[in-house]
Amino acid sequence: MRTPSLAAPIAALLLAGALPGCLLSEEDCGAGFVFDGERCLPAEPAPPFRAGDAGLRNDGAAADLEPKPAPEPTLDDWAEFRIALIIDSTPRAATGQTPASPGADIDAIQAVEPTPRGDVRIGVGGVVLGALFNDPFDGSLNLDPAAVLGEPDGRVASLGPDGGFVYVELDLDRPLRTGDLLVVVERLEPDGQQDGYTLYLCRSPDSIDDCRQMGDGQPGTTRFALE
Ligand SMILES: [Ca+2]
Repeated sequence: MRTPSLAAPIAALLLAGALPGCLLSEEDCGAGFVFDGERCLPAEPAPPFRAGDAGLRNDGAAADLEPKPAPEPTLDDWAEFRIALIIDSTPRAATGQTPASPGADIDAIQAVEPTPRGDVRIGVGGVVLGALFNDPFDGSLNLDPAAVLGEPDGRVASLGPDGGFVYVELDLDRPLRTGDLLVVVERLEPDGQQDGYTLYLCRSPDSIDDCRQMGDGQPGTTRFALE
């Protein structure tokens, strides 16, 4: 006896499952939906979307997202210091070794920014605000304070002992800041091994009461760090 084929009923069921819309009736759409003849649609139009519906803050706190102004940049502690004061400290007795250039022989004062690729020039001595030369043997050849201005050029001012000094405003491309260096170029002499001086950095062009001591210079070139 031949078994009746089930192929046709199964195919009909599969077709019905693949096309559920064809089998829907109004009762199948569920509460709140209606059948428009082809598909189920919401019975009522959706309310307009509001920010509050999504859980967003609507309490004025949005102002918190606005960028806050950056704090005003604070001037570096060194920014107002732009005057170099060099006071000779050469022992008086030693000046007899170099009567034509007694004391420290200052060629130039440079301000530089040290970088991995070398020093970047910031400025040099620009204006002499004051000077005192001591010439114990009346034999000094270097009595022009302007010799300390500008780039090193071999011209020097020999300050002499006993408080000889030069007070120089630097001509700077930008204010000084921590990490910069002041480089004082002193002419090295065979008989001037005791030439010495103390460098100060000052704020006021009118007074030396507001200066910071940078250190003592050695014969030749000395670098002073702004710390
Ligand atoms: Ca010079």
